[in-house]
Amino acid sequence: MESVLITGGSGFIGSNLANHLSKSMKVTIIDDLSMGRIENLQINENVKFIEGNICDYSKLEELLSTYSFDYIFHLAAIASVADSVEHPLETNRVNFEATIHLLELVKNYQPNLKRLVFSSSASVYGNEPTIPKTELSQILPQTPYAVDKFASECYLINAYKLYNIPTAVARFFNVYGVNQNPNSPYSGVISILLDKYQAILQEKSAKFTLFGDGNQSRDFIYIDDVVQGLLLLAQSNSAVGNIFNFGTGNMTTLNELIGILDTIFQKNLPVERVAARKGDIEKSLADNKKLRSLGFTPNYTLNEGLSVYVNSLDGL
Ligand code: UD2
Repeated sequence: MESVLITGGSGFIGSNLANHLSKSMKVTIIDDLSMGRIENLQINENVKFIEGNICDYSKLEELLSTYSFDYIFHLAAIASVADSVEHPLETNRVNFEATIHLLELVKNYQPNLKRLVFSSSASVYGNEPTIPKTELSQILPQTPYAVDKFASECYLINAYKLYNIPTAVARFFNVYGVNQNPNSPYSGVISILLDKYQAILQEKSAKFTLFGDGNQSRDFIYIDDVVQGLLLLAQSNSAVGNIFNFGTGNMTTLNELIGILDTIFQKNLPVERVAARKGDIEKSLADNKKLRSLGFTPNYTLNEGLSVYVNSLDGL
């Protein structure tokens, strides 16, 4: 049976990937449970959970020097752009320093690795207005988060060229779905919105804070489509040493998103408009041809993904 290490494996994206892979592979997860939750995981005999921070280098060295992995998905990160603006040093430690440290351990201890997949972000494109973004679009990182993700990408791609480590990079656009944690002010906007509708349905008072005019738009991709793409990056030979956009090719404004959810829930969400967040991107849209060339087909429209997500939540 093949074996896989998922850093950040009880978080939103990591747990969905782990639950898929643990049906047929040995899955080791390292996660400090800062945003992830054990309850996200479907534990079976193939799953081994290690509680630990990605910056705990002695723990990581022990792990990588003891076990041999076929695949590593490096998903542990502080996932918020806004958080990085508030705490640039801390996000740099987690989102960048830990990545190059992991690369060093892979170089030293994992000669048989088939793939190291890194989770990067569409934020690297910044606010240069040309859309859709191809992987060759201008890179204009305008937050500490985006700088760290881009710098990590460069190290990953160079690691293939310099040391023949079989790396691949996923540039996530806005991922949403089951197991997304809504409890931080920096959580993904769809998880925050659903939390508000849930409160309204339970007749609690709730108000959504909308940063900016709501005309900012995003390419929202459902988690199962992201898992499909990550498996392609792990399995396809032509993924090695390459970067791939993970988006659907469709863009939705926040105002449109709230309209769709108002219709699904048959409620008018109370919205308080405040100033736009510093470093917020205006329009984000993926050209996903490169990922499609590996066989990727998004299976969920925004409406379909939202329906599955809403149906999975308690009390809805
Ligand atoms: C998301 C990802 C980030 C990165 C990026 C790629 C999350 C948490 N972050 O950043 O990791 O991959 O996409 O482009 O998934 N907003 C509100 N009210 C709220 C929360 C958010 O108005 O309570 C706005 C926010 O200002 C932004 C939009 O909603 O304009 C999306 O915000 P987000 O935090 O979900 O995601 P983003 O695009 O900053």
